[in-house]
Amino acid sequence: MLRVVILAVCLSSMVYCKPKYMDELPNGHNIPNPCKPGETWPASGHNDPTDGDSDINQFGEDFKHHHKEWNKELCMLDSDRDGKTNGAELGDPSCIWTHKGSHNLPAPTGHPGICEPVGSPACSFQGFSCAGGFSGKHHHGRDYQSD
Ligand SMILES: [Ca+2]
Repeated sequence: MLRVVILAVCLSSMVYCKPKYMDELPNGHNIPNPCKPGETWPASGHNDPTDGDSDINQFGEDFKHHHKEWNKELCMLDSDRDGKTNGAELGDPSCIWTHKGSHNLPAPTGHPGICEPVGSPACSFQGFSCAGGFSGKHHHGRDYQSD
């Protein structure tokens, strides 16, 4: 049912979603939008919540670096440097999830590519605000973290 809804959203807004990557991540269809409680951020590796062609965030870079596969190493990384591992944020704190297995995962606790809480002093390095998205020119990889 959720997939049908997401597909409908993708089609109606004419954005290119990448549902296959959503299937490659624990809770990939339920990654919370840190700016809109109750809403999801389907394009979790990108700076735009629903645009799989928008600039890639650090989680997207790390995902790419790990051959677009969820593994222990990617799970243990803290891509957005907010002190929580990617696995902890996606509801796979023990890094046991595989896209082939069926696991009863806890709900995700955060977005793996956006330092949370957004706007806190500890996250000021990322140059992200809910009102303006990622500020600055183009944010590829770790560039945005050194601004
Ligand atoms: Ca994190």
